[in-house]
Amino acid sequence: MRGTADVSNSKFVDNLLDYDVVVIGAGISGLYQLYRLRKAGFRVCILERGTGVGGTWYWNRYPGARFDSESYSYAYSFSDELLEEWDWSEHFASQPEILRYLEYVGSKFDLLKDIKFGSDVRSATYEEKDKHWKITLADGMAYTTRMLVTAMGVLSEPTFPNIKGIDSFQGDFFHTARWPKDPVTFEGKDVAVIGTGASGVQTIQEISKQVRHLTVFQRRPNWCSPLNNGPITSSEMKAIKSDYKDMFARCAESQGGFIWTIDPRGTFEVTPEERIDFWETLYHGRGMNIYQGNFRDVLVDSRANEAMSDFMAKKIRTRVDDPEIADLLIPKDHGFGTRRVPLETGYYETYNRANVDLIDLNKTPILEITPEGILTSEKEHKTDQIIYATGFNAITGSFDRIDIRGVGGLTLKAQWDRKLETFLAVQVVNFPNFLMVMGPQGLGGNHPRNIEYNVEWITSLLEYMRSENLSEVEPTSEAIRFWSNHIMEKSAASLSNKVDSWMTGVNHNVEGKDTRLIGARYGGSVQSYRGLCDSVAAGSYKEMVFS
Ligand code: NA7
Repeated sequence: MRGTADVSNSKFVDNLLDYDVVVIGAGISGLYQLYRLRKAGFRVCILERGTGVGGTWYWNRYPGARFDSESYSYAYSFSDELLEEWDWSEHFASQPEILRYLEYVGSKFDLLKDIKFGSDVRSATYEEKDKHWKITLADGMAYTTRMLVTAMGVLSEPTFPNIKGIDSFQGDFFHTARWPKDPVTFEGKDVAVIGTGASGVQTIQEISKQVRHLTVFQRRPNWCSPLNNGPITSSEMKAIKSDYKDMFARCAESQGGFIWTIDPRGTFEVTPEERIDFWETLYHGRGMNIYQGNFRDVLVDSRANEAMSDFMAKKIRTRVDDPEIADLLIPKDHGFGTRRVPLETGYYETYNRANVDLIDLNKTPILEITPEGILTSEKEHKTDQIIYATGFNAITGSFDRIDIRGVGGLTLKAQWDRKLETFLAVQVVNFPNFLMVMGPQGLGGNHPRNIEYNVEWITSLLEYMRSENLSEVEPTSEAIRFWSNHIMEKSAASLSNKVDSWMTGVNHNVEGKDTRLIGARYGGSVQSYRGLCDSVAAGSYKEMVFS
């Protein structure tokens, strides 16, 4: 490891600066980045807006929030001791358990002492002459650092809908991603939920059992599939622990980093009976197997995708009593898996309950929020509470809110508004000494697996700079062009790139984000992404300019 060498004379290190590295965000990415950099001997701290660790799992405390991926595959893999010590109680852990886990990680590795909570970063300016960043918080505090690493998450800036009157509502209203820490009571309450993405689905199925009446306002339905969650017995947990090594190896070999691998068969290469049998097995299996472990052509070939969508539509019709409601819940504008598939537990049966109504916003759009409820083109729906499950300014939103200025005072937002470009989703031209964990144009899929990889790669780059006496790094324009072309190539086949969703960078509630961004995320496999990143490191980072 390069970090063990005597580095006190390296030009990378400047003791007049507050830190060698400042990381923004104490979620899964930031915690591991802090752990790795500290271990490598860097002076590092995290600036975190919240009052605790957890990131996504700190903010998204809404009822029913939980993993949609198997708990054991969606946590850290870096520490055998941690893997051995931690027992998951369910195949898909709920938010309180996940937050407990991340708090445990924070204290086990003594990370809290290097995290400044309540630090709302407002600006980051690159001081070209001295090759360092100056970071300023909302409260006026400022820090200087050689390197700035963002670990801000792909989905961290919630968006409310563009509807007039939101603040005029007299009852309580919440966004799923800014849920209060104090418990919210639903008993005896009339509640409205706007939004039917993954967060809306988890919320709706959970609170429908508690509220007096629930009205769901749906613009576009999604293809939801059963989570098939269940408790993990102690013998199961023992077996999971003994399989960890192999399981993480399987994740590294799969397309998306999940425990599921795509079936090599084509949809129409099997008999109709075999096809339906396979889909029935997937439908009754756990989690994302139906999304990530389906026939190889389901997410790339329209005819295969249509057949799969028909199968799912039939399931919805079987589970929902009222055929008109069932029809409203069947997506017509996109095929199965072309937007993120929400995983559900009794979601469709929720609409068989007498206390639940579904409003089709395509027929009766919302005109405004009133002091007493929601006014559609049909009538005013009076309600005690409104829950906005209306999603995020995804991918670039967490960067847009900070005034990040690189060479020549240019803002990152202005540069990305012109064209979203990165190198390996980690670096940006004109922004030296700026690195991103899970940045735009990066892998989706199993985030913790990809986070660990990104963090290791970034740590190695910084060790290289320190040992080679380098104080500045920036990607070349050729490298950026290469990555843009590569992203286009890798995205071309996927049907999801033809559909509006947060994954293609679309959010109609945010100005300038209403057109699909081809190449907002990396469309290739985990192996192809890692292969390229590894080859850049192995070639001594020739795609970058150092000084
Ligand atoms: P999503 O998946 O972006 O879903 C947001 C939902 O909110 C979606 O149903 C939207 O309808 C709806 N929405 C947004 N704005 C409006 C307005 N103005 N009027 C009515 N409905 C609206 O966010 P989630 O939080 O559910 O999930 C994000 C990811 O987190 C998820 O994919 C997982 O990876 C974890 P639309 O579909 O745009 O018609």
